[in-house]
Amino acid sequence: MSRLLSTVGAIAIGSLLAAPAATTAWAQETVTVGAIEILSGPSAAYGTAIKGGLELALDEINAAGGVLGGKKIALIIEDSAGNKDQAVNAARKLVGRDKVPVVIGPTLSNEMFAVGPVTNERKVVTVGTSTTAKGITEIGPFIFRTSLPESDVVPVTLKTAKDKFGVKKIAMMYANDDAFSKSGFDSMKAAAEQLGFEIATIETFGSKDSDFSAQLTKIKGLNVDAITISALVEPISGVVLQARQLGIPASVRFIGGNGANSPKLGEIAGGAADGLLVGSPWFIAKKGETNEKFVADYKKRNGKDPDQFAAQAYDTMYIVAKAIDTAGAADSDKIREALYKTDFNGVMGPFSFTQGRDPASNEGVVVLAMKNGRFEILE
Ligand code: LEU
Repeated sequence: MSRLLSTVGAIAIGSLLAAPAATTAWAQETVTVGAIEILSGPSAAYGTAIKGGLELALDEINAAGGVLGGKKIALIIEDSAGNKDQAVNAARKLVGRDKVPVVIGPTLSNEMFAVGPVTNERKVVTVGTSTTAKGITEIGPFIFRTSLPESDVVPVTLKTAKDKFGVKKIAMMYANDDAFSKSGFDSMKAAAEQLGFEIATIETFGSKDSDFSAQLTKIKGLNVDAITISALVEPISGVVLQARQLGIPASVRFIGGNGANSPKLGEIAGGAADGLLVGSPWFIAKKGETNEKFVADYKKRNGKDPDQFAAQAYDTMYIVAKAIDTAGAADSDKIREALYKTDFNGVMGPFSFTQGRDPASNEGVVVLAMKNGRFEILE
């Protein structure tokens, strides 16, 4: 049995195990957790990083003896492709067929606003690791998140832009067809008003657009100090590249929200994104043994550096595993109660939940700037 279990531990990832999990002999020896992430399509970089973080933590947890006195955790990761209908179908499968007590994800707030009502109704604990829009945890009492909402991060970024770079006059851009992008813009606007910025214009676009020349040409004539942008990484990269092509100089900095906090931005936009500012609860060079080990192990396993989404997912897998242990059973109600008692110190720093099931502290937020296509922490 133990040999079989360790084999299972090594491959217990992906939908491979979905069918046998409920019926085979070792099923009693495992606790199956579900996840819904974007593993294909234009936003796959986010979900792939999350998957890498979850799997690394999972392997460590299982190697250290699993949960509930020796049960391994098996993780079934479903691909949503960033599509909310696909995400809902995945949730129905995980809840109905696989009977998971916990769902991690989905990746996007837009997806969570569709999935959350379904899992909450079925009383299945759902833990977003990257959902940053306003109102996520208000979906219901079974919906948690380990990611900081935009409203906790964006004001720090905009204040840094003002204090450090003298930004006063801005243009604002956002994707108007995505819940997170719109919510992030609302937070940016509130922060900009609070800081006394002059808002020269507000321009919108669609997440699938590739031509932003009308908006950018207008902005070019307005002599702004910076352009705020709330969107996912693919359209942000397009906007940034086109801005430079249209002659908006590098001195006009972009200021992003959570969607910009991905190495994918540098991969697509290269130097065109240099100077972009983004707030983040984590950065790769963060000192401390836990983070350094995480970065090294992630890199070894995935052949690339982790990003903020990988880090949040890594901690979340631990937080979920500990809650299962505290609950004493793979029971969603009990895990929900146990999550409230979370007191975890991971790669993101100390973590606990508020009564509203959001992260209790935003103390670790730093501002990163793009340089040569990579993020560096501002000193
Ligand atoms: N924070 C985004 C959202 O809430 C997702 C992230 C992967 C960029 O939709």
